[in-house]
Amino acid sequence: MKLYFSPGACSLSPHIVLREAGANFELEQVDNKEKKTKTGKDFWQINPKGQVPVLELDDGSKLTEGPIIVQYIADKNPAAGLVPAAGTMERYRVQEWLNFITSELHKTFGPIFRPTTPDEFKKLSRENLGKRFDWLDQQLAGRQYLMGDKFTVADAYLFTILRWAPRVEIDLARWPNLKAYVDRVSARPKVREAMQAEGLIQKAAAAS
Ligand SMILES: N[C@@H](CCC(=O)N[C@@H](CS)C(=O)NCC(=O)O)C(=O)O
Repeated sequence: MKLYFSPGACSLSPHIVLREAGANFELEQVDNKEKKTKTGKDFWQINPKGQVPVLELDDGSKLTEGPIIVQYIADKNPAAGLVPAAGTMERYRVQEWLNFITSELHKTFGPIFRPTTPDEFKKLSRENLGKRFDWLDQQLAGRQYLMGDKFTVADAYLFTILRWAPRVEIDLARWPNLKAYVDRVSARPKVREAMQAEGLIQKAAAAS
């Protein structure tokens, strides 16, 4: 399998899931502005939607859409326990989270990043995110992860999206449970590995 990613973008979510799942995979970096991959491929040919993440499977077929890719990886590596079994109510709960994250959070950040978005629209988007974060903060009270004590694919996605908050001048310190959640997820060894591989954090200096 090969994951096409762009550092720090939403592709960090399946990248984390690949590592948490213990899957064998390769990475190929995409320049999302130029739509070129590191090895010089035209990214439009890989994903005509022009977006990361893309998971290329061993038979050459490609899967897109982050919330689906993470479920695919988790289902193929059931021993890692990153999603409840398909058809169970718990699985629908994870899907409920994935859909909330994609439609209410992920896609609200997009216009704030874009330099051409009018300031008034950016202000409204920040306010909308704030309202969602108010609710999310309550949901995370007394919980380690979205589904309780167990880290799931929904956490990989939520963490990836919450990492963007400081870049759009949203201070997560306003939501103590969210802030603690981000710190908790970022301390996971596989999450750190993924962030290091994408150049988002430095490797810890070796102990002398
Ligand atoms: N619906 C897609 C959206 C993916 C997406 O928004 N990717 C962004 C990075 S976070 C991207 O590649 N944007 C570049 C572009 O749209 O030109 C998914 O959930 O995977």
